[in-house]
Amino acid sequence: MKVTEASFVKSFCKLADDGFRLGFHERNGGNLSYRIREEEIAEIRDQLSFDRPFTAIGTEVPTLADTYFMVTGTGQYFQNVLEKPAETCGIIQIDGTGTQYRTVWGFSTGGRPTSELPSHLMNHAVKMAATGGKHRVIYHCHPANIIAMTFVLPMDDAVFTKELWESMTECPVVFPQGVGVIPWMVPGGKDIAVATSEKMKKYDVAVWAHHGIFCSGDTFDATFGLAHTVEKSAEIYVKVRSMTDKKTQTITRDDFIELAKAFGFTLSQEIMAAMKE
Ligand code: 2HA
Ligand code: ZN
Repeated sequence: MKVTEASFVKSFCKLADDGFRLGFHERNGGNLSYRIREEEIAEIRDQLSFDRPFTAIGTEVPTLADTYFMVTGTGQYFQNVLEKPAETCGIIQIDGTGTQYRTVWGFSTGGRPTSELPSHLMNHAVKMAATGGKHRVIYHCHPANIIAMTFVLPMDDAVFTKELWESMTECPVVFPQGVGVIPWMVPGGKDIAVATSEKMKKYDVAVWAHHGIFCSGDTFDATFGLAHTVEKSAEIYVKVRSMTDKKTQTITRDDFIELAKAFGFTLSQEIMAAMKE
């Protein structure tokens, strides 16, 4: 099968295009990665080339040894992914030690994986362990309203979670564990990768102050839907704050408890306890 005909490749490119259309990816902003299933690799194996040298990842991900990822390329624009997948994206193979990777498909004009590769791979390792292998997609984007919130609210997981949950009823249903917040850091290196993966042990969303968000999920739809939901809620928060400093009414802590009962999910006890204070 041609790589571009594989269904995971089509879903990957569609997510990139959906994100671009929503304004989450100015210029070369954002990056996406997918941990490819063995059977999906088997279907395209004859299209892959294994002659390129291995390169250091910049961090260690031993549990991801010998796995394959589809990733967006550094400097590439999400705007172009749907039209030029083999140029803007690539498939990489992790070596047997989890310290190096090589490109086996794509980056056809000589590119390489996203500058956030260490963050993506460390977070794949964390979420793979935390979900028993269910999570396969890591998505980073730059939505305007959630970034705006990081100039106004304290860098506190419970405060961000409370405001996002309150801004739209669906939010506690979509991210009952809440969101983690990371103060401003230099992007692209191991430090931000480590800080993010600490948050992702608990959450499926990490907010990078003055930069964007990092989301994890089992499918492309669920992961994109999560980023979209967080940003929609942030937009409502920004609108409310633009109108007034004080809400006249809101969704209360007791309402969240009722909602969780009605929909049969468990809210983060840590966040609920922090909301009491
Ligand atoms: O430009 O978004 O965080 C790519 C990025 C880096
Ligand atoms: Zn970014």
